[in-house]
Amino acid sequence: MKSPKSVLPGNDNNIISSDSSALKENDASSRGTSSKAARPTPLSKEQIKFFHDRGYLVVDDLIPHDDIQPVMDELTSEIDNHASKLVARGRLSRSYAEEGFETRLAKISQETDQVAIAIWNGILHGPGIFHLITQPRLLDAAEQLCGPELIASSVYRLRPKIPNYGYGAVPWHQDSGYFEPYCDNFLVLTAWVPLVDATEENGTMWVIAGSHRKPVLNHKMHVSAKYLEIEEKDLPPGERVCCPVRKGGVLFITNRTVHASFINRTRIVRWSMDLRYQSAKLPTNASITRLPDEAVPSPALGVPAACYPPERDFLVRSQARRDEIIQSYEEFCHLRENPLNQPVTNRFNATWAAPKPVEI
Ligand SMILES: O=C(O)CCC(=O)C(=O)O
Ligand SMILES: [Fe+2]
Repeated sequence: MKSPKSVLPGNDNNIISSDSSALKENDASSRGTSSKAARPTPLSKEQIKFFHDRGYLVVDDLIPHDDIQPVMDELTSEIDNHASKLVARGRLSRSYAEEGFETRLAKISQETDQVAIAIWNGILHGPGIFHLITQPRLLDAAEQLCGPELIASSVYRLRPKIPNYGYGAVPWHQDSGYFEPYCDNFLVLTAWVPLVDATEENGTMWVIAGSHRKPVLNHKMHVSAKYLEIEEKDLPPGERVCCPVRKGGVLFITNRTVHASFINRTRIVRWSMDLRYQSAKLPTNASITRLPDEAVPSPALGVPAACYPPERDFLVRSQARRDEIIQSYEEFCHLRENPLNQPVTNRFNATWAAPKPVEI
């Protein structure tokens, strides 16, 4: 396989920086090409510099709670559906409908883990989720970090980390461990969005500061056979930083930032979503017209169709091909329900556990 630079032209503003010199290129707002003209850009130059220097950034109050509530409502109706079926089958004593969003799934999970697992393994894709992925201030910030031609990756995950339950703890890893090696040097941005206040006690995210400057490290299969893990002996030096994030805030990390989250020791569920964005210059399976300086999938040259092939990417911001932006929930839903028939990336030849069966 050729080296990434020789087959993917024009991607220098998406390289994961090892120093702050990439700041100028990465700050789309400074080029005046972004579509957020009427709003002030959410990230200051200092915040962008911090992100590139340290490989992570917590931004408070980025997303209005009103834009989070529809996702919570969609999750609540999902819990309702599952709980009532389990009650009807005698597997759950009651539906705990009187409990609030933070506690209901915790109460249910004292009797059965089936509802939490169904949500973890599920592919929820309601309108509230689409509107959160395309929330304007979140996209403004993603544009500042990834550039103006912005792809949202369909690789998003909903994580109800229920109290005192090992399944929800995520071992140290880099997201690139799950992606095509071809994308290692380019920025695939994770926006980690808690739906409740995420604290050290309830299992918020931890990062190793500066670890994004390392290459992709060796990952092994975790004992759960559900996650890839960098073993303690292979972890890079660097400050291990706990990142509490209040509801409405976002933690941004790069695909090479080493991160983990530990067990939830509270009584509430640590609900979160992780969303991903990248420049359209990178490999993508989004159905878009390719511009001259963008990667065109070419198996012969070793350029894969996407950084994480099977789920479908879609264009969310663009100057060059505005009419190809996915604007409506219906279009998003269609993409979500028609995944591509491509193999899942498996660069560490891991053998995954079969999904835990759920009886709902
Ligand atoms: O939410 C968590 O606990 C882990 C999330 C994670 O690994 C990610 O967003 O990449
Ligand atoms: Fe991750």
